[in-house]
Amino acid sequence: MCHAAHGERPRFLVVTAFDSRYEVGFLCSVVNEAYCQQHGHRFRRVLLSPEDMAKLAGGRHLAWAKVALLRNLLRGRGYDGSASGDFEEDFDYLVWIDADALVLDHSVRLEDFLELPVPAMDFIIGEDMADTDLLNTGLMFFRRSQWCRELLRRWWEESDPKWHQEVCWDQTGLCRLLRQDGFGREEPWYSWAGGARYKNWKGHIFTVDLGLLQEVDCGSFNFKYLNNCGFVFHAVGERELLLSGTRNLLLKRDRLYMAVRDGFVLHGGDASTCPSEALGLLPAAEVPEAKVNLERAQQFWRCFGLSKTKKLQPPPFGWELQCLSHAWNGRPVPNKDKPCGEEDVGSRLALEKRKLRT
Ligand SMILES: [Mn+2]
Repeated sequence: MCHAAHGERPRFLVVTAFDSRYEVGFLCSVVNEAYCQQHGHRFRRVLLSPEDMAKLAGGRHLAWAKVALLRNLLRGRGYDGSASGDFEEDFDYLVWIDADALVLDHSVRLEDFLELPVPAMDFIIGEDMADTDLLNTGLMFFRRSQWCRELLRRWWEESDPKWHQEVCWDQTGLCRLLRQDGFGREEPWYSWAGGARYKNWKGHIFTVDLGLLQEVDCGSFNFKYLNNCGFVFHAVGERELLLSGTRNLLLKRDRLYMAVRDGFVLHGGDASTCPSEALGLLPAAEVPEAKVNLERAQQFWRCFGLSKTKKLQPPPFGWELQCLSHAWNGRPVPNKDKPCGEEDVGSRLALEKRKLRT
């Protein structure tokens, strides 16, 4: 049943998946779980052994595992395609978030993205952050609809096999498939290159409109630079800049830890994880290490990430170097009872964001 039919709040199921050795997945999923708990959404962290991840990807690059998983869930099956899955609960929208992406502004509501000019939009997605692909598959909303089930079927079955192994795998596969259908022919396409900031394709594919949410458009829905993110920070690539206009390439892991530690995550709350649910799919031998990683991520989030709000004071001099010297580097987890005493370098971000909008 469509939520709109009886005026109820739409039900979201937010899902991420990663193999249990992918360290950043623990941190991102803890942040995203906190977001979901704050807003009353169901959150599922599908934690898999590397072998199960590879099985799900069906011999393709591991990035394809998410397409298989989403397809299974939209067909009402378990994540792995089994008939009696853990995901039988009812939802109106399935929201995928990558394991290297985290919700940056926890005051933005998922419902906000559904207040669309065309009702019952099926597929909500943002633009890609480089000009290689039209769309970025790090964050996607799928309505529980026949149209989405068919999209997932074609994505898996009809994508050019070239993208099974070549970059950007599932993402390029999807974009090429949609392009064959006539999607994304507008010139210019990218909002940052003068293209529309609102895109609606045949009532099914929607990229976010600036008018819906003041701080989010189809380019900033999910983005790689902290100062251009309206909703989700997606730490793409092994080495990238943290902010646009800076020069230092930073490791994925460092960018994600810095985003949390330096107060870039706004309005975040505490969250609890049910270990049996989080670790339940793992072989017994992998559970202890995964449990430690999960607890460490939670402790890091509690120590550094909670309840930050935008501050507009100028940042301390040399803040970029300070970030680098403090980069999280596998040191013991800080004691949450001890004051952290970190300067809020997020103020620089807030200032830059403000400048961009005025
Ligand atoms: Mn990603």
